[in-house]
Amino acid sequence: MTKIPESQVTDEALFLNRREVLRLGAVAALGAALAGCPAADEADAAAESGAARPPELSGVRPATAAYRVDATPTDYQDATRYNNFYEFGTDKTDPAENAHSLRPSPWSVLIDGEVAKPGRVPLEDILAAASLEERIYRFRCVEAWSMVVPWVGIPLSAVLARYVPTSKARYVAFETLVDPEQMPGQRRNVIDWPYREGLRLDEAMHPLAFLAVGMYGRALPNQNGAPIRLVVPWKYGFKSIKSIVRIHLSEKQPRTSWNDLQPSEYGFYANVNPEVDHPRWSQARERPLGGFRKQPTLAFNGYGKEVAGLYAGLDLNRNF
Ligand SMILES: Nc1nc2c(c(=O)[nH]1)N[C@H]1C(S)=C(S)[C@@H](COP(=O)(O)O)O[C@H]1N2
Ligand SMILES: [Mo]
Repeated sequence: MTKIPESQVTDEALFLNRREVLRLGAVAALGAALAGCPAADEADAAAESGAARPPELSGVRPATAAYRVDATPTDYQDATRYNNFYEFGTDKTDPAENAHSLRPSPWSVLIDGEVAKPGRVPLEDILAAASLEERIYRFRCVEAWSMVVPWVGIPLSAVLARYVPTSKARYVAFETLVDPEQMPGQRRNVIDWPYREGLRLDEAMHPLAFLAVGMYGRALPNQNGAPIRLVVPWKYGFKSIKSIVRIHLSEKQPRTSWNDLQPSEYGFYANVNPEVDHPRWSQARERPLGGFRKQPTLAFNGYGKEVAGLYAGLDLNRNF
């Protein structure tokens, strides 16, 4: 993958203050971000534009060539105002409108099941597993829209290793917060809450699997899964579960929400595959957010060189 100019990544000059903020600790900045106390000038700007942007994260390592896709990132507005987050409603604009009621701080994640060191872990401690870095990834929703996002976070593998999977661990399950008071969409039973997702342990340990706490140099907006969400760039977007409160390692394949809802349409693997159509639409092409022209969908969303080996010997037409 080749480098792209920084200017294409940061259409709103989000990184201009990087040098200024580098002296602050990344975790301290995230703490401030999660506490919802943007700087006064940012609060003023937000009031004028009618939408608050989370504070910038500091000390983020820029994406290296291996983790930086050769494509122009989607506009911030498109990535943060056209969302799937059924906990806040099922329309694309519901999450941006309703997610202000989510309180992303304080936050903790229960890590349990087949691990030697289980526990309820404050978010700050989870982030101690690695330093924050940027990953510029393609992201492909099963609904055939796509985007390119500069995420900020840490490798999932670093977090899992810290809690030491046992020899029985074969899968990793994730759960989103359940709290209808913070997540008004949970007053309806569109999903059997909590939203659940899962990976095979070897998929979860793959260096591309990422836990994001930010995007575009800033803490995650609530509608994008604050304070911590999964990003699995070679799989359909529904695998990238938001606002995670539990990581459970298991011997058996876990339940996952979309597979529960409609197993004939949404498999456990959900690897992006232009050759296996959704029963109700083609997966051959996709619409980039903010664009008009459709583009071809790539096998494994363009990450085949890295991940195809995980599926050697598996029939991906059956294990869709
Ligand atoms: N908890 C939870 N996580 C979720 C969803 C959801 O409804 N609830 N939607 C998924 C789907 S279908 C997609 S495409 C992505 C969308 O992420 P984005 O809003 O950041 O683009 O989140 C995924 N993670
Ligand atoms: Mo999706």
